[in-house]
Amino acid sequence: MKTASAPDRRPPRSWRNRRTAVLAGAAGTLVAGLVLTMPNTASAATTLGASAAEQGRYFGTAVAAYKLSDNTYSTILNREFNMVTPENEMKWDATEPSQGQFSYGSADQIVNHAQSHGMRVRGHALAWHSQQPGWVQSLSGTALRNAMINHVTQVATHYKGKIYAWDVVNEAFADGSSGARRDSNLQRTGNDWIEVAFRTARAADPGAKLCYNDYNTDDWNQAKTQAVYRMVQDFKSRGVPIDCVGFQSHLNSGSPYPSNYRTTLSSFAALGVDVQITELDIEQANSTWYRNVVTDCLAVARCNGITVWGIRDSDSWRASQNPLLFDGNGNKKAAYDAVLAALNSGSTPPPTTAAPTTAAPTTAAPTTAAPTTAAPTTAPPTTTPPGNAGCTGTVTLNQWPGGFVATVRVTAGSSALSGWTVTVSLPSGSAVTNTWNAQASGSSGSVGFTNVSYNGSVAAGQSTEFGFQGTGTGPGSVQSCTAR
Ligand code: 9MR
Repeated sequence: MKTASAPDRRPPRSWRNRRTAVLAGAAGTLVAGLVLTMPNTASAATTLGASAAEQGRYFGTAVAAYKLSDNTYSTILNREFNMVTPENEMKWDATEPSQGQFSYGSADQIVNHAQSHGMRVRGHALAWHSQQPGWVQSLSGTALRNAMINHVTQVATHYKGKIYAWDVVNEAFADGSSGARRDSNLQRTGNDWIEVAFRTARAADPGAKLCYNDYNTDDWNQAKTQAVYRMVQDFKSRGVPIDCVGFQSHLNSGSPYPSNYRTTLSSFAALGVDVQITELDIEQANSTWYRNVVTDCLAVARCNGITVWGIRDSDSWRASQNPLLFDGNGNKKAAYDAVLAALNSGSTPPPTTAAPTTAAPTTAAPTTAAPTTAAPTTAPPTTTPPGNAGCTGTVTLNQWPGGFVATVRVTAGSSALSGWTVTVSLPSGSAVTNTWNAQASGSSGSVGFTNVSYNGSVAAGQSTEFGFQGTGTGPGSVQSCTAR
């Protein structure tokens, strides 16, 4: 059984062997201390997790809560892996089966198991077009946007401090050559839904790495890979809080291991994000492809680790392809040996980024940012326009114990607006943590929200919407709306 150690703090074997160099520049006294107490003759690690840790990486697997009582399953899990991803238990349908009713039983079981066995947890997945509960599927527009924000806030807050990395948004791009976003109910709430999800997750759990996760993004030449790359580049340039990109890497004859896989990983890493292989499985467990994936990850300093999507072939979502490292009886397959050997032969420099367990967000979450394309923020007024030349604001509040999301509709009076400022008064102890489609001044007490570049012009009688999220209690109404 594994002990509760912090695997990533152990220096890579290759690094340990460079004792003199490390000691000479002994900036990290903890590291130097570890090196001094370690034997000079390193022997090859005998489990995936231990071997990955020697390379400053993790090795993880998807876990199903109901299988933890299976002795063969948990024996392999506890022996081999130091990162777990709940396979289905943290998805929206599992965690919020009815609106506002959260259910964490199975996911908690996995998190508790991981923590008591010295493993860390990748959270999967906060916002995704699939595995939505029925009530979400029937929502659209602002109601869906608010439900998503509330969901991300609630789930990320529940697991605050326990998640190494969150798949904040999963599979938001279309397959094929379009390079477009995938059509989905979430996408139809406005192109900025992804960045809103990331900002919301950052506000809820500032210590977790925040990842975008997708499949068919392994081949650098694919339009989908390029589209995700451009999104990450855009997010980094605008300060949207993104820390990592997950490559699912479900490989098979239709989606083979691409010879430019390492280029893909290193190109994303060069944008200033970590990369992680998040759902690896390979048709018939092709040992060469498994070895290549491991070697490529080890060659990229910001590749934090590898997660396989299940333990035994019989645990796989594609069981008929026998794509995993253990057979149905829990025996190691040839691909297991290939992976372990590749890990053991790795000789990578210590990662240049902070150790994942202590990683802090590197960029402050901005309060606003323009969406990459105009979001559908305007809508015809639902009520008769007011008979004044100014503007009015109405608040729709989504409130839960300790937090809220406010959506504010700004409606022009009898004259067009060229700009507007809405003020709200927050009760003492409440604070704005995140704003979209407006620029906030201040965060508590009386807070002003001024239009951003793309929604200041509102025709007479027409409306636009902005929103903000906060802790404490939200405002029931607008204090004032001032037209420019
Ligand atoms: O392995 C998961 C399987 O048990 C579920 O039935 C399926 C439902 O969508 O999701 C599988 O996991 C998926 C993951 O959440 C996202 N990437 C693709 C995975 C395989 O379908």
